[in-house]
Amino acid sequence: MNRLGAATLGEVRGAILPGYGRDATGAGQVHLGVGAFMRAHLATYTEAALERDGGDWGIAGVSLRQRTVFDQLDPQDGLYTVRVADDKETTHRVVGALTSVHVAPEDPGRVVSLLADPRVAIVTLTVTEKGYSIAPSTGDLDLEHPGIRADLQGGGAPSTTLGFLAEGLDRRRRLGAPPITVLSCDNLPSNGRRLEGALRQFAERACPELTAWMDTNAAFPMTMVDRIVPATTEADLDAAARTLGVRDLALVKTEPFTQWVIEDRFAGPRPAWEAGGALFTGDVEVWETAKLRLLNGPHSALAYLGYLAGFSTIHEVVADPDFAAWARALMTREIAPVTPEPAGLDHATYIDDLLARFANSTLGHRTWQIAMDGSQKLPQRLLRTIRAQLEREGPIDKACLAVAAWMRYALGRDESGAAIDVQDPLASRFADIAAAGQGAADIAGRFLALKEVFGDELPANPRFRSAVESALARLLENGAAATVRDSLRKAAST
Ligand code: CS2
Repeated sequence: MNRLGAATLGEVRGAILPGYGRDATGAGQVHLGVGAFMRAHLATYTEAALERDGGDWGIAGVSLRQRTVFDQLDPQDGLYTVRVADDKETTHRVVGALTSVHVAPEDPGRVVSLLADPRVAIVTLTVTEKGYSIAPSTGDLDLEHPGIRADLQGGGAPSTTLGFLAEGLDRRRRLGAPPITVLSCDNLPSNGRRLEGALRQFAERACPELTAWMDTNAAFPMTMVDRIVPATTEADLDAAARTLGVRDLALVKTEPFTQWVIEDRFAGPRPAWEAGGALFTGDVEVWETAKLRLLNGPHSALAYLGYLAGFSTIHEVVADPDFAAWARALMTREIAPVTPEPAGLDHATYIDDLLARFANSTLGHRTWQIAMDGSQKLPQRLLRTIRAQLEREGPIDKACLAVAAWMRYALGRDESGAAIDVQDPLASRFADIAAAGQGAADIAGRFLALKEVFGDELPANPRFRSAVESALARLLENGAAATVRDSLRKAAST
């Protein structure tokens, strides 16, 4: 079977194809982190803008670490398919917006040139939480990060996101290139503000002239991005090949739902992303907070508890009525009361919709995938909710059970004693805790001492401490399934 590419586009069956002239499309957008999420989310908005208005909004995609994505996309001339499915319908669309793909470690100079290119007006980023090299509890630049230390020392090519941005923007400054908008599309609180803050902290040390240039030449709008995009499997590729009649090694799969809310604060031109349904607003933070707390918080909670209970995908977890009811109770009793309701988003409907999205059985979203990088995710997903509830002396038990489930998971052994492949920047610290910890209170105490996750104040709160300790004790003693059912019964009786 032929591989998808410009020359085989005519052979594709059963998919919508790009309707604009790809060859004449220049790259006005650079994207850092060409993972599955970007391909199923923001590239589809750029695609819609190209379809509607044309223009030089092709995307030069950059992989910051590996060449896997390059090997998938480059032989396909940047073309790939987005498979959108729920339990009722499946559709396919070939996206043409990616005009080139680059591997930063192999050609860092090219990446800096792209960022400095005067024709580039937008840089978008999906580099995951850890890609920003900031302490999750404070948002400050992590000066101990080995990559940041090396990039600050200079003398070689950059390797971190911030190192590349600083060098690229500094070259723009020296060239007198036009202003640029840098758009963080990761699940961080106040993502644009955090990115700008960390980049300024970096620039103050590496190239101080850049900070003044940034005042008038760079904008960092905040964004809320939402679409569930699990890792593609071989089985997905095989199934799509049968439909499409060509083989696509860069295919991504996703759900029908998609949302992008963007702070309307650009330094220069931008693609007409509203053509794909993007919402431009003055206040993104309310959207972002609602999404991080109500979607990502329960997502992580279900991932840890579900994994421990032996479920490999999220839809299997919520197919268990007790887990689904527990997640709903976490959302309605603990999260919603301390979460803003953006205009047009009603909590009750949002919660119903989220649980229906989690139940989409076509996604095969692995609990293990969502469980990754918990140390980077917990603060914005669960700890902020807990802090807000502590302030009003409200309920915290379920959110604390989720925190304890993360600890239980991070210990690295499942309930049958098998090893868990714990992926996290702090994984070696977790292994130390697992080796030294004795009993629930001691283990919880050691995790709570991770300042980059919990900060100083929260672990000192006795209500929080004891809720986490007792939840961890129950998980260790009775297992996740029994603990969830028990927590649910308590909710019913209060
Ligand atoms: C998930 C998110 O992997 C995870 O941590 O919670 O990627 C989630 O699927 C997206 O944020 C949905 O928009």
